[in-house]
Amino acid sequence: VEFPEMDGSTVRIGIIKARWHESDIDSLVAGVKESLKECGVPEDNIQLQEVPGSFELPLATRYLALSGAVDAIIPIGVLIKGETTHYEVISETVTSSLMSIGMQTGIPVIFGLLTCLTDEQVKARSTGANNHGLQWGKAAVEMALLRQSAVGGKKKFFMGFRSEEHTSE
Ligand code: DLZ
Repeated sequence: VEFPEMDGSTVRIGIIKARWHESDIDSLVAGVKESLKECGVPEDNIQLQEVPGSFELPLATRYLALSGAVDAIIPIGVLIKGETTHYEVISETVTSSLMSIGMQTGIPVIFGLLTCLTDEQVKARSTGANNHGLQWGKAAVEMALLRQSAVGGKKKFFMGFRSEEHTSE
């Protein structure tokens, strides 16, 4: 997916990572940080927290969203199908919870969950040019800027929710 040129210098981003499948997670986090840097998000504006596993991501995301400390959140987890139904149960519930936290709080929540059937599928999506973290970082900046233009804050990125005359500081 293509992203516009974005000025992320005023944007504050929260990353919450699960500890399961640590090397894959670390690679995804590195991808996120690379794209945030590309958008000009200052390092001091990025906070990183961790939780035990993907199941804990929604509550931690909600706490961070309610704190007012960030403009967008990227919860990062890797779920790999095993021998039980754990994967199916967790994937759906975590996904719908993350979506509803964004809707309820108005803080953009990016879908940083890889739900894969095999380790190979995870590697293909967490490394190299197809590292999904690269897209998640940009999606977070784009949504944070969209929120600024929709509900206030420094508005350098007009996306049509308010009139042009209201977009100056
Ligand atoms: C228990 C569990 C299992 C089996 N698999 C994963 C996984 O693939 N990815 C992940 O992020 N977490 C996994 N977990 C841990 C749960 O998400 C959760 O942390 C624990 O059940 C404690 O609530």
